Amino acid sequence: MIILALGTNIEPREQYLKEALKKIEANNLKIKLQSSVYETPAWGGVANQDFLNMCIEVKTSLGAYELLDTIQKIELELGRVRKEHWGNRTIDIDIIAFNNLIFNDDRLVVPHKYIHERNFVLAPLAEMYGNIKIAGKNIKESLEKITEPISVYKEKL
Ligand code: A4P
Ligand code: MG
Repeated sequence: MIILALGTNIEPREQYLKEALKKIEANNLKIKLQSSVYETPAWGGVANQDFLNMCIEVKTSLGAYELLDTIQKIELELGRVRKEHWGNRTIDIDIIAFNNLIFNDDRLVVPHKYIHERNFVLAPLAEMYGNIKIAGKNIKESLEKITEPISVYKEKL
């Protein structure tokens, strides 16, 4: 199971998500499952505008690093400027999980480091899969512990 998380907090946010999904499909990635779009306040104290977030499951023959190259290319095409870590962004695409494999090097950390701290990743995952375990922990249990607000912005993009 290969899961990607998308996030954007620069307008037109919905448009950036739609464009990203189109480009994902145009790059040998088949979208198998798609969550609702959620809205949350910026997490991490750097970005200052509310985010739209969603998760998708993709099917691909690409390896994990080729997938990373592809999503970074898409981020660049959508005008992503890497200025500050955790800052505002037109689109951020992260690899949440890659077929239960573990990566831990300078380019790639999978499962993603902050899954269990982020309701904007946990809520879409719970919607898509129910209570699965990722990185050894149940996602719904982690989600219940998070107090930051989250709302469904749109059920179907
Ligand atoms: N990298 C390592 N592991 C991965 C992975 N699993 N998926 C490396 C994708 N990339 C991964 O990422 C920096 C480097 O991480 C990449 O070059 C890649 O080799 P980046 O996207 O260029 O930089 P960043 O945005 O500073 O880091 P990152 O990790 O994407 O940021 P985060 O942690 O995702 O935080 N608040 C809300 N509500 N919603 C959000 O979506 N997002 C962030 C960004 C902050 N606050 C947010 C949200
Ligand atoms: Mg990223």
